[in-house]
Amino acid sequence: MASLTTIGDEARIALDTLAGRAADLVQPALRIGVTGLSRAGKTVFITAFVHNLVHGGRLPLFEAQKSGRIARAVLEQQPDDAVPRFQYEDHVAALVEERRWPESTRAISELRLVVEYESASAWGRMFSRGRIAFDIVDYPGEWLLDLPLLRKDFAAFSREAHELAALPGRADLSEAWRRATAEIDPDAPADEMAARRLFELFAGYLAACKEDGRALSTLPPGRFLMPGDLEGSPALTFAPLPPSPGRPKSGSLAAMMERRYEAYKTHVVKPFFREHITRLDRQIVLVDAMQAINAGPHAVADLERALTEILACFRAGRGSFLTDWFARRIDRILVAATKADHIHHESHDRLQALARRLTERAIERAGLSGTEVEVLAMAAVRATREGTVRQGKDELPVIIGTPIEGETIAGERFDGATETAIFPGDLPKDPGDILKHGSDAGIRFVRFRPPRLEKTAEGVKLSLPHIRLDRALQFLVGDRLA
Ligand SMILES: Nc1nc2c(ncn2[C@@H]2O[C@H](COP(=O)(O)OP(=O)(O)OP(=O)(O)O)[C@@H](O)[C@H]2O)c(=O)[nH]1
Ligand SMILES: [Mg+2]
Repeated sequence: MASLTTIGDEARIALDTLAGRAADLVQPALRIGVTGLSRAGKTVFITAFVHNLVHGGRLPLFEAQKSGRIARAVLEQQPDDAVPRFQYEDHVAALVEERRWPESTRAISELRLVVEYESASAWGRMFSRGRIAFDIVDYPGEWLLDLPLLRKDFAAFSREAHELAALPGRADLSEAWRRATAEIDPDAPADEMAARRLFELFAGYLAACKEDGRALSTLPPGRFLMPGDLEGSPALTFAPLPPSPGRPKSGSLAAMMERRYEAYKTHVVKPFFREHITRLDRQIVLVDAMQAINAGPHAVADLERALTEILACFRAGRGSFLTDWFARRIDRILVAATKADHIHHESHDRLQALARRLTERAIERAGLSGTEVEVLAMAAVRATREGTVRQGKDELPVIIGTPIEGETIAGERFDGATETAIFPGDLPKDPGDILKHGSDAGIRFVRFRPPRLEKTAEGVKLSLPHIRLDRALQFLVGDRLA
């Protein structure tokens, strides 16, 4: 023991050991849920999050990184062996090497990022270097929209589905399904082919609502669009039937549909909430507000409805449906309007204001209080730069990027290789205007390829550029690295 020179050292080593042992037993971990409707930007966000931490990206508003307190960030084995791994390396290769956006992901996945950091306080530093695991869980927002089903029996589900399908924005899309349903006799003997046909028509109508021009948000059952690994199973092969008085006859098509609907709730919806949602500490909800604005006020109203239902899932207080299940509760939720790099920075605050307006109304309707909610406009990966173009006497603010091959503006088709300056247009100043009229001016919206990464003089590739990703990280995890 000759090398122990002072009491101070000894005490410190003892403390280190203690802290180390404790950390071995229970490594502090923070579970972060990342959700949003399909194509909202979940995969890109997680990839940029991890890439920027692992490669020490430029994150001036993420305090721990800016002050150099992050010693190391590495990927480690995830705690849940039964959940698919988030294929980070593939997504990085796509973004950085091939400059294409990652493939769409259709189910849940998980990734563990372990961060070693110096505590900001002398007291914290005494207990050795801090180490925390961020368990990032990517899951489709569509699945959250199933929560209300738990409170509805098959009759109520069927009634509501019929009401919604008859609304102006949806009536034409649902026509084939409604016609087929009207012709069916619910009391006829159960028949697999009839069930499958109705399911296919109904699921086809739900998918059509999501098409680009319509951009309506999703209706349940969420797995009809995002089946995960359950595609084709009986619990996923049903459809709403016309309301009929009394209980369905045993052995009838109606009885079969009802049983499958209940199986969907028991074997699909409940386990998902119990095993995943109730274990989250933090949540980010990504919304593609830009696409909704482009599609018009219908789509914006619809986005607000979906956001309300999504946020309601995180309500943990009394009277909540999930109360019994919540071992812990989500204490911070970030709502982020993605793809802000499609507009000039002067419009970023307007996009943020619109997202805030939508969120405030959603929070109120969802009865979500006591949880810290932050809203921002963000681009996890910034595909454009800004510039100005002179037109006569005026200077027009433009964004510059490489449009994806096949994108067009005013008849001009892009080849996927040429950089182009685009005047994107402005969002209206007042978010109320967008809610009422949509963006009449029309934001010129082309999809750009991911950016080419700049290299330093030494040939090192710089990190992925972004807009306000650092703010998002600061809000989501900053306090845990203090
Ligand atoms: N310019 C820009 N485009 C983005 C950004 N994030 C996402 N996108 C675009 O949005 C598309 C969808 O992004 P993803 O991250 O795959 O979205 P997702 O929510 O994981 O989608 P699913 O896996 O299909 O549910 C991408 O292919 C890009 O075209 C961003 O930060 N900037
Ligand atoms: Mg994805």
